[in-house]
Amino acid sequence: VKCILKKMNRDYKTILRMEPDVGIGNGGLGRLASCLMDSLAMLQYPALGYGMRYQYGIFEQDLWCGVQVERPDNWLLTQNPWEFRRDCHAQNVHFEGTIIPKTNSHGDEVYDIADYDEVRALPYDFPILGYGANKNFSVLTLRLWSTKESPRNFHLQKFNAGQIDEAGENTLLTDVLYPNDNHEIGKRIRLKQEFLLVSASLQDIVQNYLGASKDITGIADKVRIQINDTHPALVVAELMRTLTKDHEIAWGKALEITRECCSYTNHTILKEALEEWNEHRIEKLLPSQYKVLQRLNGDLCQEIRKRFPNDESKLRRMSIIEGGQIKMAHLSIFGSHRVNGVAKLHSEILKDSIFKDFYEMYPERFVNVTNGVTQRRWLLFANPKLCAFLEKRIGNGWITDFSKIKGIASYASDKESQEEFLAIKKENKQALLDFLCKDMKEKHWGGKDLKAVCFCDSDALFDVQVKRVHEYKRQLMNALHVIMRFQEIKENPDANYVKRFVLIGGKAAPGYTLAKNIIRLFYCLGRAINQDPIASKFIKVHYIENYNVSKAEIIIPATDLSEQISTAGMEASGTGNMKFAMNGALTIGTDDGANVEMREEVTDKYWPFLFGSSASTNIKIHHEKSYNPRDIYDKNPKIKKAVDALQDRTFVENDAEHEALYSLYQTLLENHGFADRYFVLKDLDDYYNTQKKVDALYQTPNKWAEYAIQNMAGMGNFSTDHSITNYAETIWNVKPLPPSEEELEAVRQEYLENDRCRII
Ligand code: 8GP
Repeated sequence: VKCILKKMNRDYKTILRMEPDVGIGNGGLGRLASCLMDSLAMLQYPALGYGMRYQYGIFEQDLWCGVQVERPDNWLLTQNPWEFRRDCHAQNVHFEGTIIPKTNSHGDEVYDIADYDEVRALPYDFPILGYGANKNFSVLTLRLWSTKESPRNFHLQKFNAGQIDEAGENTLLTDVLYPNDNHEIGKRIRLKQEFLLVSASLQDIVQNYLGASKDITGIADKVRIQINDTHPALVVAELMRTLTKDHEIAWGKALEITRECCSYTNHTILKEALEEWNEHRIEKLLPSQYKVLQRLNGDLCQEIRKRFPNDESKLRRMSIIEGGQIKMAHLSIFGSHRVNGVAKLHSEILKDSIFKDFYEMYPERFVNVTNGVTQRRWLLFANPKLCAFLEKRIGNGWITDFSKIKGIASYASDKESQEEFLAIKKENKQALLDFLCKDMKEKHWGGKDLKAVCFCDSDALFDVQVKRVHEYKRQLMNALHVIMRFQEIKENPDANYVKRFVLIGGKAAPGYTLAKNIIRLFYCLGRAINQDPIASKFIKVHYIENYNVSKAEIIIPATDLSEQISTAGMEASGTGNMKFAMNGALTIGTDDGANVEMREEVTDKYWPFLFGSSASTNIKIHHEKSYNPRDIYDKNPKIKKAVDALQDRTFVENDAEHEALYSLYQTLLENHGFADRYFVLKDLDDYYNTQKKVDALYQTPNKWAEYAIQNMAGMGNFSTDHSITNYAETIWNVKPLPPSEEELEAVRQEYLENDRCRII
């Protein structure tokens, strides 16, 4: 294909880039799932992924003078050749209705349901090709449900009666992805989406199983369901309902089977992200599942009473249903045989704090599986020049066995390798600048923003923070460091500074005003700094609009310094951190999430930019309520000056901007007992000093290259291949199962029948 395109004077990569991103997730959680699918396929595990075919995925971000404006992501506008609608696998999902109690053959109360609302879910299959040089590769399916195309989902009678919103509710059910990252809002349609995913997928799983075996009681020998955060947690209740009612299995046995099948991955400890549903909402929408939830809660309470008699407060803390709310994490833990966090530190925090009571009761359930990323997308595809560098030295084995990347360590102190590495980095930086220039020209026809990008040069240190915007990720701390640097240059313009290009990118949830104000702050900083004749010689600031996977593939290979600066204890793992390091960036970071394990692998010697207070200290201070950011502000003049710039109109041009920046000032200092919740000022001084160390090392390029190569070499454990092997061994107890020639041929034929590209 590459050859033919070349003859036609077309560029293969440019054409690939025309394809829109599949933006059916918000941030790290969804992107991880994608990497896990790639590894499952490459390693030839018999797996299937389920999700939703949102008509509109994560919104596109426009910045209008620094203000985030959301546009719908119309990724299905032109035909999508990679999906295949499989009507024969459609499922019906039932909502609402009246319950009619009866008993199963074991005397358990089960429920028929009358007058329900039926929604038809149609699956669209996406083939996930496992990487393989030989013919014997694997193809897995990502099955995404949609309610859009089924005419029966539209309630014509309601429409004719003037109830227009209700008429279209089910047709529109899978239309839009809720755009919150690490934040739940408890909306009814969201609950409907979640149950649609659960019910349709579970029916699919059970049908699949019964197609091969007649005995439903053996399902736990063949099926594993990984509850990927609590969004599909209702699967516990629905599997119990199916087993006890449809298959006449006794309640106790059903619970055993459910637990053996299910396990749960937690991806965050943030309170506002832990899902809870209003009891009445569930009762109305899912009446028979609600009955199951009540009984599960009863079972759990009984168990707690037996183990910890007379501990009513423990009972309240651990209940699935409490205070009119249903706690999805508690349901997931109770219905699973394993619960895992996504990095060592995170898994420990689960045991010590948010799930402490459950850990005391079920210690054997709690394990850790550290996240990874797929080196096939994030190195092989995204960074061909660095791959050639690797191939010359250590061959290609790392593509399917990433532990081999450690071989590159022996070249870290080799001068020729260092220079080649630096040359590649420079080319990637130039490619990023070219891309940003083009991107901005197309959007802003060479407005004043453009100058900043086009006149930056590839010798500058590229300092990058790209991720969803959230207070705990502390983009605000990054901004304050930029301000400190700017003020320093202004005070002492004749000193020599390392040239920096500070790039930030990421979307804010549409309703998250504070996060939007942080974006606006960067815009204001860029406008002032990039036009300042003195400061702009040494520092430029640019907010990358609409950060997404495609942009990440260009940005990450061009990065020198990766900013992983979350408040220690708050970022469950992070996965961007791994992508940067395997592309030869050094990390400036706190000891948070997977940073800790990355540092251990790379060793402290080559991880020189660790800073900030530890997770345990942060947790302690949080509990003691002893933190007072104003002390720091009062005692440290440099910090005071930077923070004051948020309120003294240094960077703003109008009242709206002033208001936005002032609100950030207030969160740092004035928020009635909650000032600076994420300890920005606490870590700022250390961060600032560590940034000085960054400058120093960057001035000796060969040494920098040596460190960067050592960082790449330390990334062997951070492939999702490694994570999947851990899931398979410690949680699922399954082995790879390469497809037979006949199976592959059958899949090939099935796809060919639907192929709209006419590939023969
Ligand atoms: C994210 C974590 O924030 C990130 O550290 C981690 O790398 C990633 O999951 C993959 O494990 N968590 C979420 O996005 C998250 O918990 N979101 C849902 C609760 C809404």
